[in-house]
Amino acid sequence: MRHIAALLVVALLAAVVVFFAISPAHGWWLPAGASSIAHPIDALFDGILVVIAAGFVLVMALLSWAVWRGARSQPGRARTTHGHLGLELAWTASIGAVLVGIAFAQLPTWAALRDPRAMPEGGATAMVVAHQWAWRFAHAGDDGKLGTEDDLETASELVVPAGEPVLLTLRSRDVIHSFFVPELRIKQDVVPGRAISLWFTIERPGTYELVCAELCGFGHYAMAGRVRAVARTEYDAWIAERSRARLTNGAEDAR
Ligand SMILES: [Cu+2]
Repeated sequence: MRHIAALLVVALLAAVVVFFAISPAHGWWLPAGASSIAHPIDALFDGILVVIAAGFVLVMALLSWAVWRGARSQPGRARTTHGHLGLELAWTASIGAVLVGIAFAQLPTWAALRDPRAMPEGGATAMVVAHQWAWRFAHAGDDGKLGTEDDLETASELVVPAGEPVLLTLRSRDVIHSFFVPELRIKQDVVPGRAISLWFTIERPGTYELVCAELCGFGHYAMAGRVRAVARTEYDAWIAERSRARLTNGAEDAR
């Protein structure tokens, strides 16, 4: 019976390893990254996954070996030990070293995403405002600055130029939300009372799904939007058209 238990642990281990190995080829994985920050984020994700996988394989192998060995010995109480200072220090220090290593390894990526001073010249800037339960956006108008007369507001859809840096400032009007665009690998809490900035470049034009990733109340499930990245000419045309519509209060569209 205990031999069967040991074999089941080995089978579980093998099943998990096989599942992870074949997942990317079957599309059971993250969607293809579409932003400048996606590559370093994916590299971190893969690196951490390898570390976790190594730990998992080691623990499961030890567990199945212990169960297998226990099955061969005489039935009765298992021999237990505790209070082995050297062993406890060793596993605490080794796990601590792994965590500290990960913390340092992710620092450059964290800084690259968040430091607006590292942002190249040009590009676009926009404000993201989260509230229960929707996303609103303010795009810098012709003057390229936010918080001025010519800002263009939209609901649910953020429009940005593809291939250029985009600086976002995120605010919340009520509770904590989370701005999550899986294909861009951007997931940032939006905290009331704070203006949080981050920047990235979307490499491929396209429409990317935006969801709220922080349980924020009754309508959380419906708090969706999209990020639309378009070529620079299309972006300029969009800004010009929206500015005209705003100045005429939509009368142009109604005719
Ligand atoms: Cu929310």
